[in-house]
Amino acid sequence: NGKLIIDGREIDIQGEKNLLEIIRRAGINLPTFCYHSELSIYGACRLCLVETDKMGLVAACSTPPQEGMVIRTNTLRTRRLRKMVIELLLANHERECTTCSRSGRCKLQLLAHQLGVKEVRFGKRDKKVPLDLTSPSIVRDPNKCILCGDCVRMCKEVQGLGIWDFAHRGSKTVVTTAFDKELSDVACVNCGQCVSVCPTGALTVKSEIDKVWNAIHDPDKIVVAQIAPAVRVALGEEFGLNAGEDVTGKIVAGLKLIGVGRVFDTLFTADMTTIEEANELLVRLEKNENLPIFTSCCPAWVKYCEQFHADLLPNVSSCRSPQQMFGSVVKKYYAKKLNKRPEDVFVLSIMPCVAKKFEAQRPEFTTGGVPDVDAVLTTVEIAQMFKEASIDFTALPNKAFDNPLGVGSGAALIFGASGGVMESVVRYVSGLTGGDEVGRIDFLPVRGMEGIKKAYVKAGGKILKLAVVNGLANTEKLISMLKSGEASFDAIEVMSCPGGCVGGGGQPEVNDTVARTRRAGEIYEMDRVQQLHKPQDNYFVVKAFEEWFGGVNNHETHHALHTTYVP
Ligand code: HC0
Ligand code: SF4
Repeated sequence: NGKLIIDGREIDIQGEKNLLEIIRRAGINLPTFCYHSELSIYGACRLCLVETDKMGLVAACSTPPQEGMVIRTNTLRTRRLRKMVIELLLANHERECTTCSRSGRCKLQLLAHQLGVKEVRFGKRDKKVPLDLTSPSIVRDPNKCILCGDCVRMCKEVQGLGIWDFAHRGSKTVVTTAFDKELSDVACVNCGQCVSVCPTGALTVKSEIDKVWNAIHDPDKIVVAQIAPAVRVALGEEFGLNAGEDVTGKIVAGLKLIGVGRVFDTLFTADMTTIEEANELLVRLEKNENLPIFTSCCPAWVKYCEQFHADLLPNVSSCRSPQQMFGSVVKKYYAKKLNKRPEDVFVLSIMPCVAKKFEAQRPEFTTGGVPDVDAVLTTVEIAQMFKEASIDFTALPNKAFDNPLGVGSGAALIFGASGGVMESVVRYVSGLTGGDEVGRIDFLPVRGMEGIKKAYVKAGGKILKLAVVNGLANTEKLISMLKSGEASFDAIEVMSCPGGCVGGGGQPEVNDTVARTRRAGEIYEMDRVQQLHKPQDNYFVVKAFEEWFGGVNNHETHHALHTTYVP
């Protein structure tokens, strides 16, 4: 492997593929816009320029390390050039920083400050280009694009979609959709992964914060919130805590403080989802039809399937996602308890996901024009609300969820990590059929960040073949294996975001493998100490099935908890 010299210090090469990784390990945090360790190397932003003895000036991200190389990161030339790069970008960038939704977390803003850029010597950009506000999940502001191409590579390489690409040449270059169409008019599935990597305000989450404040301040309305599994292990990051710190109790306390009437848990309806979906699977196995079953809780995956694999729609579970089951049961059943009309109960979802905004707006999830879920805020947006309310989040006491929709099993909690839905189904089915394992079930083969995971489980005298996939490029790979006959399964869990919901497009930055692994790790740790292990351990859910529906997987549950797909 060898050694090289960085700024006069001898550093080991530890198998890194490029200089940038070694330089960063050596404690020099070279800035970049276009480098992401999980995407291909583009080498275009030129911020990581360093001087080398043999090759002169090179971009560290695209230069492989060589034994004996002498590198200087901090010369007159590299510092001047870095500043110049920022100045040129700023010259062509809308500079209304104070009101930009990215202010304070924009990489361009941060680097301009960090590198000491005090003036922009070059011309100003021409006219302002209109924003694209047509997507339910994402806002595109071309005036703030710096052409780093991070969104292009993310959408192409991780999601296999290629919604974004470069168009035109030279100074006319832009990043846009095919034929410059609006986002609502292309195959974007609203996963938000491009937003996650955008360094500026060019791609941002469509905010619903004001709508939620209005509902909170409306004396006729009561706001009923649900918190998704993956939010509680990530929100703390917005307030300087480590990725993966469990802040469930603080979120509940914060929501109460800002005026949310009831704070419930998506875990409640995640348990309902497992029970309905597992029963659906058992029926399909018995009839040997529509197998493999695909999970249906990820709205980006559902849209992907509708657009590209409509022939597989009969295989997708007809269960609504936990978010939508929650909206449905609150408006149909819980509103009565509150003596309220459904339209006066404002259901607020707090999700790690931006596609959930799209899901909540689907017409099939409205009743008489009233949506089941009124607004979806991402982890970052709810943190923003706490900031707007001047709440000292880390100092908040821990509060418990309200009852009865605030109780969930460990099996529901692990939905937030890739493999969790499948493990939950395994726990349910094994417990139900008195399979091999009737105690606690830690189904390790489906855990972890790997893109495609396969597992077998013995249940009811049969051996079931299971697959778990995250990321849509991986999903496409699995589907082609399925269609070519190269592989066969009984059940498949699909989550569109890398690592599952913990890596959702609405999660705090940095949203990389390290952060996702920490968040998932804490979820499994919380599950380990949770008394309610399987969905059927959730007494409140079992009772709700009896009281509201008179059983499971029947006509009643199909009305309230399921949906239909129209190819
Ligand atoms: Fe997920 Fe969900 S687990 S999609 O990943 O199924 O967003 O966290 O809330 O609905 O429960 C996201 C996370 C949810 C839903 C649940 C599922
Ligand atoms: Fe691609 Fe997802 Fe971004 Fe849509 S939201 S453009 S699918 S990365």
